[in-house]
Amino acid sequence: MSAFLFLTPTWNSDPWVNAFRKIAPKLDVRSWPNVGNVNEISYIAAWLPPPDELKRFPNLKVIFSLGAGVDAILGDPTLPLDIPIVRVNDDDLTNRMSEYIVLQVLMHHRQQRRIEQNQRDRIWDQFPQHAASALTVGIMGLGVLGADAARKLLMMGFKVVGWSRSSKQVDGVKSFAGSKEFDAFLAETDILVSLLPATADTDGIINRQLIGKLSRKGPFGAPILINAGRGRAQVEEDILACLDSGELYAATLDVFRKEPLPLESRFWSHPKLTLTPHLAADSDAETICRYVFAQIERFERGEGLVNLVNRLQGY
Ligand code: NDP
Ligand code: OXD
Repeated sequence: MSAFLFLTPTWNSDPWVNAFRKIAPKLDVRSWPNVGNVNEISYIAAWLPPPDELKRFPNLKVIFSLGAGVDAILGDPTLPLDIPIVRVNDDDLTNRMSEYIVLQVLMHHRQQRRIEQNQRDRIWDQFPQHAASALTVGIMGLGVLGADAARKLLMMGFKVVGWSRSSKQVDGVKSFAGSKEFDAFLAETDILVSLLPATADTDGIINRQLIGKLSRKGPFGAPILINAGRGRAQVEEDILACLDSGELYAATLDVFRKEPLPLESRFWSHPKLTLTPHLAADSDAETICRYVFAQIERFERGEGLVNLVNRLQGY
């Protein structure tokens, strides 16, 4: 007997279980912690699984991450070594992330926070505007999400450059790759967007030294940071210090080293910071359940799984 388990301790699993039962009525769908007989579980769909949990299922065949990022799954020290992990690569999630990135880039570019403050203060200030083409957006992590956001920003008229481990071909986007080309990428970037996964290599990459290498030739005279990848990529004291000193003009953060963000964090009240609670790209239950079930069907037909995680790379 083959059973499917949702392992989502921080989410209400009801919408997921209901959606999956509708899509796969013949499958025995369960929800953690009511796992039943562990020997019967063949598939697990997980989001922030507790450490040591995934090792409990001796007949597990595939782990599905319910998000694009897999750092929480790979961070489990007792994760079984030989089980494939599939991550989300889905147009719905990609579109949501691109909406968020375009929204934040435009918000900074058109100085929306200044306009809102002026409205609150009843100030009629027709300050000068500049063209989108005056700004270069640099995307760190030109993967599935980064490439889509890049295309949409290009359509808005921004110049776009991208950085990843390997060189990419995205029409209209200048691609930089690896540590050798990192500084050249940063030197062209007025608005830095991070869509990097959390790995040993990206831990703390957004620090004061990096910020110091960003372009200061743009219309704001100092760079802007947007991080919607993972909080572990940022050194948070450095970002605060750079916002205080003017080394950063402004920032948007959707992700944090500790989530939920502690109440005492200075990020909550910093006047130059726009903060969102890790909601840049939500995973829609029905869409993702269809995606997962299609993969189970492929797998049971003996076809390969797609969007497999490379455990050595960590994403
Ligand atoms: P992909 O795996 O498609 O893209 C990751 C990109 O990062 C790749 O281009 C990869 O390069 C690059 N990369 C990884 N490590 C390095 C490194 N050390 N140096 C340079 N480049 C590197 O992932 P997605 O685009 O689908 O997702 C990206 C991340 O976004 C997720 O891992 C997740 O953390 C985050 N995310 C956040 C959400 C939110 O709501 N805030 C929602 C969804 C995702 P290469 O292609 O050469 O390997
Ligand atoms: C994801 C996320 O990785 O929502 O999909 O953070």
